[in-house]
Amino acid sequence: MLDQAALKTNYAAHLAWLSGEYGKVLNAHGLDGVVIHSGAPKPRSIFDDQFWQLRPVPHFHHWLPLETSRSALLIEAGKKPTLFWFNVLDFWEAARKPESDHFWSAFNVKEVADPAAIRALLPTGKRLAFIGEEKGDCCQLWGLPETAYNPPEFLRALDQLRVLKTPYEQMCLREANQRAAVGHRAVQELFRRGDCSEFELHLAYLRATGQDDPETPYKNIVALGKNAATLHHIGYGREKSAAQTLLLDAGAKCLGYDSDITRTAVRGKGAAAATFAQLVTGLERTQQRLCAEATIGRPFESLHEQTHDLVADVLREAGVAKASSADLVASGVTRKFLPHGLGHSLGLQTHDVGCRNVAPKSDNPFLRNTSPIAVGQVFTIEPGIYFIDHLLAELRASPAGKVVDWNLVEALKPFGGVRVEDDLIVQTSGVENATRAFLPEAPAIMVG
Ligand SMILES: [Mn+2]
Repeated sequence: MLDQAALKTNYAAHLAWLSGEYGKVLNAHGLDGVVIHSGAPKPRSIFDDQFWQLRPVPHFHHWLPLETSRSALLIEAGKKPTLFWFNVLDFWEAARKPESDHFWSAFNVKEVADPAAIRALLPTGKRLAFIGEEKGDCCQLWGLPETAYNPPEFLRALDQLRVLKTPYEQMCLREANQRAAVGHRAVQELFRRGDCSEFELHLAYLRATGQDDPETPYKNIVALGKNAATLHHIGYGREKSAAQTLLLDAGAKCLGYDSDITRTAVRGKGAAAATFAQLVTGLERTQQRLCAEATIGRPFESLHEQTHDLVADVLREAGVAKASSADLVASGVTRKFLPHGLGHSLGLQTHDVGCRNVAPKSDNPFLRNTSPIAVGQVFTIEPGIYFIDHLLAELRASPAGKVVDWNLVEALKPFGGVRVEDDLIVQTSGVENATRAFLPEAPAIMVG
């Protein structure tokens, strides 16, 4: 549970810091202020009148955890921020209530009955930028020039303010981990008890975490058996399955901040299950070692490269490939078993902004974090090993594939894959594992 007193104190410090930083960025870009749009629900289709649930603009959420449509913040250097709150009077729907009301007094709140009314409340003769998605609201409704709409350099500077998380944000991220841990435990328990469907496991996760499907930070990835080889498997099977693996990648939200956690469990009998269990144990050990070696100043990409060395060891020890670890990395074998990046920045977005300012090396095309590790960063560490048909077919057809035990690979394909993912908060004193604090259990291995 969130400590309300600490939340208030930390939020005040968060806003003081954010106001100061925004002031500097506005000055550096020759701006008097910025209007941040809260967002608007997106149409599901051009053929009907249904909308997706609102996902607020992250820059708006950076200031306050209000989920409101077509409202705006006005930020001017050195001034108390103003919230133009479109407090909708509508008999079709009501706005969602925020889970905490610690933020209201930090803003001059001006309620409007119509978003068009915001135009008359904006200061005139000032150089204003606009951040948000609704170009019509920016230029037509509120009369700002086209050049004010999401200026790229200004936007990039604001993204950098989201890289280092304040103690307030860290509190929210910790709480989001605590909430998700409850769901992971409930789903593990269901899988332990017997056969179930992916859909049942998905619903059990939502129930345990008290989240509706559109409220989760990202669509739950619930994969049984070979489906674990689909990195983002969200087409939940409705049939009860006797599959021997469960991969659950699911998070929770707290005041706009996300957690992102993956656990893999294995059950069953036989030689293949025992070998897969060995891969799960090896990957867990690898993941914990990478968490320990995520040290301040180290480039995240070097940790990603080390991941391949360690994954090569795990593949070799399980007998999947018979070559030295160095050869397995150099010949590209490990990249066919682990095609994604080691991790990504985490915050108001599950794949948060600002940590990929330089492109990764060509070997690591999907790596989303290329920054040096720094105090205040929050990122995931999520190595994996997968049996993905088309990638393995490519490997088998190439000279590098000669060292792979293809009979063993065929036997392991029904297990899909394994991923272990935690969320780390970098502190001055070292790296805090915000996930293990609430979900310390080793992977469930029920093989024998
Ligand atoms: Mn992730």
